[in-house]
Amino acid sequence: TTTFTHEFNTPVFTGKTSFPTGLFINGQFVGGADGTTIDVVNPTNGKVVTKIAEGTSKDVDTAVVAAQKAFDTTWGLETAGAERGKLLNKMADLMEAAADELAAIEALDNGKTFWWAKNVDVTASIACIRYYAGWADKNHGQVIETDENKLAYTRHEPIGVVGQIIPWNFPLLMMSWKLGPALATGNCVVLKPSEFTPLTALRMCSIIKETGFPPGVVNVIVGYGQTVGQAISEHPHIEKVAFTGSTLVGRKIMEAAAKTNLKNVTLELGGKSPNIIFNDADLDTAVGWSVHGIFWNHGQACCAGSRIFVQSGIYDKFLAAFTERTKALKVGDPFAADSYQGPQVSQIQYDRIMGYIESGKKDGATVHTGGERHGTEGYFIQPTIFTNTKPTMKIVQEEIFGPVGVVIKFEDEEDVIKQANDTMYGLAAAVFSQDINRALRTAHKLKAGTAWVNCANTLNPQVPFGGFKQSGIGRELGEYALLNYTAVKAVHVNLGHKM
Ligand code: TXE
Repeated sequence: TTTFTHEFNTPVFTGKTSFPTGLFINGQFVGGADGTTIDVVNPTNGKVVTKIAEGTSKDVDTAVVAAQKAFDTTWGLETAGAERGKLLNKMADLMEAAADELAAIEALDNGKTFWWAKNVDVTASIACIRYYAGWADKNHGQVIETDENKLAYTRHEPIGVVGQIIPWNFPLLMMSWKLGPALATGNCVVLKPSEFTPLTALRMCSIIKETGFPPGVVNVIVGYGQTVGQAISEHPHIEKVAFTGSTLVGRKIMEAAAKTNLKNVTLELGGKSPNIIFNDADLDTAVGWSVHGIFWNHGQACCAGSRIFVQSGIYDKFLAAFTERTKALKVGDPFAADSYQGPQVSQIQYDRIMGYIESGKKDGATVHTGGERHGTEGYFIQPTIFTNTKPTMKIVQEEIFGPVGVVIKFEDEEDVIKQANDTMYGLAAAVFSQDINRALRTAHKLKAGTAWVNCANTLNPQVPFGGFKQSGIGRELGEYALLNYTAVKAVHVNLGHKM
């Protein structure tokens, strides 16, 4: 396989990266079975950065065999939890040592700024791996009282070979959310990164190798959704699949699982999260978090607060301050020290988002600020706010996944809760109020897996994350995520009953 070498000579990072660009199977970097490649594009200028090996369903088969062998011989029940935890901590140490390099690769490949990549993606990835390292020797079953002639207990056993399919908006972080709980509980993994953003995953493979995980414990197959993703979802020897991505593809994965071996499925899908600001909110707090809520990561966050409901008494003041903060966001080169927002990830996403902006204009909403391309090359879009929308408009109903928010005026609490819940999604919601009763009452009534009070888009590895309704199935992060990767076995031991 070939090697990707890149010199970064930027205002925020100077250094070099070099790693193999093959598939990572059984602890080795190899070419894809068909010998084809995928172009990796820099979203800042649309130019090809490098070519990497493309995986196929044959490569998935090879990886599953390697993973199964590792599970049966060196991992799974063969390695004590404490040892697995030690390896995860070592991996986190190596990630820490490569933190700047990982952030630079992420910024190059995804377009997010180096600053955010380093301070959120890389930092939170390391925290996540360390958090699950801690769980590796603490995942106990229960002893269950029945009667004196019986001992009954449960074991939390690893599932076996698990498939993981991740998106392009947080490539390294999603890899960490997936690997952490799967490896801590003793599973072997076949992971597919997004074809748009494979580079940090490949750099991670060299870290995984250096860490000393037995070969086959982690396998990474870069490839397209319809080929590699589909092969993972259908594979008869993959017992579980975890997916983060669009609701459309989530449905396909569940269908493929149902039609084949009924593998367990967890899904983390899209959202159209409400962000509710009551008259009694602290204006500064509400404005700052609302900006972060919708514009962080260029709006490419499944939990982005894209529907901003503002009560009539604070509406004008909020809109003025929110607009001012939005206009001040600096869009530009991810490696410039003062950039807040880089390009969208790809031409496809750029076109999609611009399509939504056009539909908003056509449907008669007001472009309060933004609404155009930024610059002349790359996939940059101005931070955009729409007002004067109607509930039926596409920009109010559908996930835009870009720097586009709609601000909607409301009158009373009951009505805003109804509007906020009027969506097929239920991933997250935020409430701003200084009245604790109102804030919690509202938080409890919103149909969402995460409810933020006086903040937005903030997560911790200890706290579960996932969706109600069509935003997903299952929870990632926290102790809850261990359930996704363990099978409970009940053991009954007879201490004297005779038949
Ligand atoms: O997602 P896909 P796309 C939403 C967001 C975005 C839209 C489309 O609204 O605008 O989805 O993005 C793999 N079997 N989110 O099309 O296709 C694919 O290769 C198995 C929300 O890029 O869902 C990639 O690895 N896998 C979201 C992964 O699915 C398949 C993050 C996600 O890509 C597959 C991303 C198939 N048939 C997009 N087809 C979030 N929840 O954060 C594709 N894939």
